[in-house]
Amino acid sequence: IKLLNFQSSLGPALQSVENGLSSTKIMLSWCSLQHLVLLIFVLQAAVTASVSHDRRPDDTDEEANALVRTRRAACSEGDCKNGGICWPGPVTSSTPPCLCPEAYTGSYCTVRINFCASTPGGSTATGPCQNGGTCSNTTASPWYHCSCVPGYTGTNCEINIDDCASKPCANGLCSDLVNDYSCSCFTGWEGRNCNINHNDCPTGACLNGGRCIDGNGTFTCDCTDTGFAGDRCQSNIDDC
Ligand SMILES: [Ca+2]
Ligand SMILES: [Ca+2]
Repeated sequence: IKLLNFQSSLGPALQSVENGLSSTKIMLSWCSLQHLVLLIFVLQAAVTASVSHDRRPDDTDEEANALVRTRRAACSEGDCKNGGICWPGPVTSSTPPCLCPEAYTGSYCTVRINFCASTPGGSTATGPCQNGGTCSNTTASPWYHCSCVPGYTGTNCEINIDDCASKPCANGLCSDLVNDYSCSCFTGWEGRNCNINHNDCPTGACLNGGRCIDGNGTFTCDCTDTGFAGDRCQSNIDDC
């Protein structure tokens, strides 16, 4: 009886607990679903991050290895001509198979660069030679030679030779030209090199047989043995 009473008294309580549990289960289920969805998102993000983080270097390494394999297949000793070598540095998809010496280009260094075809940073038919110089390719650095027209020198004929260096103007100022010079003579001097004393003695400059002595832009009279004196021997000396 006691047991029955206990059961009967326990029944409502159990029912209450059971209802409570049911609602708790529902609550738990809803919460769990939310957490589960959240957990899935978090895991997915983590997995995605993990995958992208882990796979990218592998892919890059694989690509790099593939490039290196391709490169090794594309270049072996002897493939690069004219002193070129298989590319020694880091390899990218745009790296040529050979590292060529300065004068050669092309994948295997077979194309001779025509240094006379263009100027550095520009393109003209005269090559790097300036001032009318004639360009020809050579077999050693700098791989071209400029034959300069007279008056110019330098690797690229860029230097106008100083034609005044020898001081050709004896009595004048020198102006440098191309393979030439010009003298501007001081007063009283003439000639290409200003080495001719201009005759400053006009006809009849000295009177009475006096001798004209040419000066620098002027003249003097030598009246010796003439019996006359004065700047132009114009004064008769009183012999009495
Ligand atoms: Ca000159
Ligand atoms: Ca003179």
